[in-house]
Amino acid sequence: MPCSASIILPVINETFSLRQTVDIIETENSADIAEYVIVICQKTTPQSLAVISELEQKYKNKVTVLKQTLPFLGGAVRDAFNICRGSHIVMMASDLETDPHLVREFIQLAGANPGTIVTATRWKTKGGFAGYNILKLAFNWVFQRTFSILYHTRLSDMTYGFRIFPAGLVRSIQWEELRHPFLFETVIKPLRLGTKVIEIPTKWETRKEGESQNSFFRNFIYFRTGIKTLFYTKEKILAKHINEPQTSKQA
Ligand SMILES: Nc1nc2c(ncn2[C@@H]2O[C@H](COP(=O)(O)OP(=O)(O)O)[C@@H](O)[C@H]2O)c(=O)[nH]1
Ligand SMILES: [Mg+2]
Repeated sequence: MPCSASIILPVINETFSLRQTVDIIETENSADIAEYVIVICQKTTPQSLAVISELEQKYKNKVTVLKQTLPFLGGAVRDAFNICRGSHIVMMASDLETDPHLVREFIQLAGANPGTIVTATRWKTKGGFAGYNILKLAFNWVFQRTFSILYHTRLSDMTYGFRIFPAGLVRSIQWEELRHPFLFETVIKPLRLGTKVIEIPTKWETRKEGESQNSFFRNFIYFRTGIKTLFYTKEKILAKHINEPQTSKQA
């Protein structure tokens, strides 16, 4: 099945990392990419905005710049979900902590496996972490093991926000989280609906510019998201109305 992917790129303080992300994806997948939805907010730096203008010039109407209305990272991605026009949606970062070279494999696997989510894992052989805080790493491992048992899944990395979704699935779900736990919500709700999820390994490397918008103590909120969703009915997970993509909501 052919795949036309919408790539969501939230941006706060990335410059060369954003440029490299788009250039690599475009070089390796041009024909399969419907659009790049770059999501900005008041915190997006002037340096990042300059790179975004450059990308708009270079890739013309393949780039849409969306000014988010909902707050934080989850809000940025949720706003983008509503305007994506592709058959599939790629959720990733623009700080190179999500390897743009992996998008090729995402698209190929998504095309070959209709209705499934393809997601990246840092916890399987050939994956890994470079420059990840040791305390965060231990916490992450315990968290992954706990929730793979609770959700009866073999998935090894449910909190890493690097995945490709069928667009229809994304629009059929009632999303709730606004901050980073949204990344976790995007896999546990589909799992509860019975969606198949395929994992592929990737090496994670810490960003070379800017800093994260997440704080260590906020990581504990992920537990609440995971436990709460475990007890939801399918009806509660599904959106009341399925929104079709809106048009021309450009910044
Ligand atoms: N537009 C927008 N982008 C965000 C926001 N928070 C994070 N990002 C971007 O989303 C990506 C992932 O966020 P990051 O803070 O690096 O999270 P971490 O890697 O999980 O620590 C980065 O490219 C950020 O610049 C936000 O509130 N709005
Ligand atoms: Mg990051």
